[in-house]
Amino acid sequence: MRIVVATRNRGKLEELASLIGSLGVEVKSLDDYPHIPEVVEDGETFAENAVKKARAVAGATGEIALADDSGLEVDYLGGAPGVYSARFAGEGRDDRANNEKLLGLLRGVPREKRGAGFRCVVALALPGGKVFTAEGVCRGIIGDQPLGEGGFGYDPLFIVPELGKTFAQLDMGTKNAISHRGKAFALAREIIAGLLAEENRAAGDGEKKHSRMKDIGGSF
Ligand code: ITT
Repeated sequence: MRIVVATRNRGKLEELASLIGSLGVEVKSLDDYPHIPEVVEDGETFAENAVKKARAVAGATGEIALADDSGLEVDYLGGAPGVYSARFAGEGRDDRANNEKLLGLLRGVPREKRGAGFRCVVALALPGGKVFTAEGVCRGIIGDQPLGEGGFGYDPLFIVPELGKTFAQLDMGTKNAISHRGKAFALAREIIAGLLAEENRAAGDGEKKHSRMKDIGGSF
């Protein structure tokens, strides 16, 4: 089985490959399909964007496509930046500028009001038109200075209270075990495993295996 991961974000691609690589499926990325145009993420929810990306890539490649949309929801900012996380400080999608903007907006805000959550929705689109989604959330606190060199995006500011460390101070395995993306992908792995089992069977009655992911149906 081949799965095309619908992202051009390097940091994310590495995390995704490590999350699904162990299933023994061939993982391709959009770099392997340079002709596919950028999908405009203009949805109002993470789910809308993830489904749109996965459908577009499955339609263009004829392969199973997996996309996620994710972002940071800061309590003090009423859930912002949310779906605008990548472009918070402008279209340049500049992680450092995004972090500086967030720090500026939270300057002087006490720790107990700095709660935030990363949210991730994964969509898996089959070439036949079926789409499944799964969601994961990870709660934390926004620090008052960037700490750590790992990860990407807002990781240096996102403190996991139980560990007393930011996401950027964790190795990838530790981050994946607790992150929004890790949780959503634990569910996505189930459906991929179900599809693999189906592929190995002659008769296709594997639908029951997918009950923990939401089948939102539809077609291209
Ligand atoms: P693709 O759409 O190509 O996958 P992207 O960077 O645009 O890449 P998203 O639309 O999902 O990805 O935007 C998510 C943004 O939210 C991302 O650029 C980061 O700023 C932030 N983000 C999401 N997950 C994160 C994580 O695990 N650690 C840090 N920041 C994260």
